[in-house]
Amino acid sequence: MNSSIRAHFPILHQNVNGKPLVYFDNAATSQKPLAVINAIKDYYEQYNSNIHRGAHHLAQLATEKYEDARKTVAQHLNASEREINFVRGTTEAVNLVASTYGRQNVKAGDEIIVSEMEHHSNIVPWQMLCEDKGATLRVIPITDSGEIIFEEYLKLLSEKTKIVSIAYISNALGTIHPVKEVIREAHKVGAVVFIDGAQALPHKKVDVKDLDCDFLGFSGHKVFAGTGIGILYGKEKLLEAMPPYMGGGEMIKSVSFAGTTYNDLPYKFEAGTPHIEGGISLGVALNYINEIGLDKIAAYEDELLQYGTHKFSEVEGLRIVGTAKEKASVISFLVNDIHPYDLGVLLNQQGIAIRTGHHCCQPLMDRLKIEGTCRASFAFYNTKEEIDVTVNALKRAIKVLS
Ligand code: 7TS
Repeated sequence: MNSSIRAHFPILHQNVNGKPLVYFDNAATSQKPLAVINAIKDYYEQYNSNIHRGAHHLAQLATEKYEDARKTVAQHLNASEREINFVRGTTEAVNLVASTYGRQNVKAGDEIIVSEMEHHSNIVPWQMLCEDKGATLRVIPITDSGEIIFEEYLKLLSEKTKIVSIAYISNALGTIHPVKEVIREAHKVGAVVFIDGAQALPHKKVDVKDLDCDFLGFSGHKVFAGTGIGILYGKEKLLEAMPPYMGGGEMIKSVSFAGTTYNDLPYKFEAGTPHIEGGISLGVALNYINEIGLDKIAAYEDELLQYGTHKFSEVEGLRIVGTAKEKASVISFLVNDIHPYDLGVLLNQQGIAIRTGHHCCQPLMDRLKIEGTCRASFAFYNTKEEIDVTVNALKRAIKVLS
């Protein structure tokens, strides 16, 4: 894959604490290729302008680029442009659906299902909705290895179930959930399904028609685009029936004190001046990974994961947390009774960026009876050499901390 790819990412070529940077925090946010950095720079240098309302040249250019990005996202997900709503990220996508579809369709006595290993952003908005409506949040239990127990999921499903919301890939453990089957079973009881695609989009091809998910959210910054931009996909029929999320400019057809009519999809959910250069950067980022090829990326990352799992397992006292059969790009681990943060600090001193803590998955940590983990998460610009460097650094750190 590699040295030519790494040349596309300027940030990777620096020393941290006197050592070459090893960036293994890709699940938190990914680094940006020059194509994305230049697209953002070009926007401000050449055609910065507010979109959709301008007769002038710059406004037309910015609008064109922004809408081109929407087209790219739609093609990437196999959706129509009307189904692609720009939002700030996965968190906003979940909140949007909970506040609109949820408020409209969930009533007292209904149930919403999530898994035990969701990110807080895929728990708290549903909890808030349940509290508001007198509905109940039900939780799919998981095994010690970090897989959902499918039979238990089936038992939770009933005519009371209105929404099922689950990550495609877990950020804390890397488990790839069988979302297609989850969706199929939810539909049998008439529930809609929200897929949290935050960790899936950077690693694999996601086809919303093939999955048949009702909603899917993801964050641009995890898929090599800028921060503060993301996508909510929704089936057109559902989006049409939903009330708006925020009121303001752009989401209206006409406004008077007698009443307001709302804009067509997708603008109905895009009140206010959007993150224009963010949206443009997302289109560029998706084109960039498609040029490399997602199949190639997935295969290479799997190689890194297998290699890393093998090498990390050889470190004395190290225990990998999350050993599901289907995994992507994440190795969570603990070493003896060393606090993850202490290991993180010592690795940082050697130029290595990992993340430590609960990874916004406190219920998962409670289930596993741990406070947190160390997490190394890979992208396609990482290398086996970086894994070797990390394993050696780990051994040194463990010696100091033992
Ligand atoms: N869902 C999953 C599966 C995630 O991994 C994250 C962010 C989110 C939702 C929220 O995304 P946001 O862009 O709206 O913040 N995950 C992480 C992480 O693992 N470390 O930092 C952020």
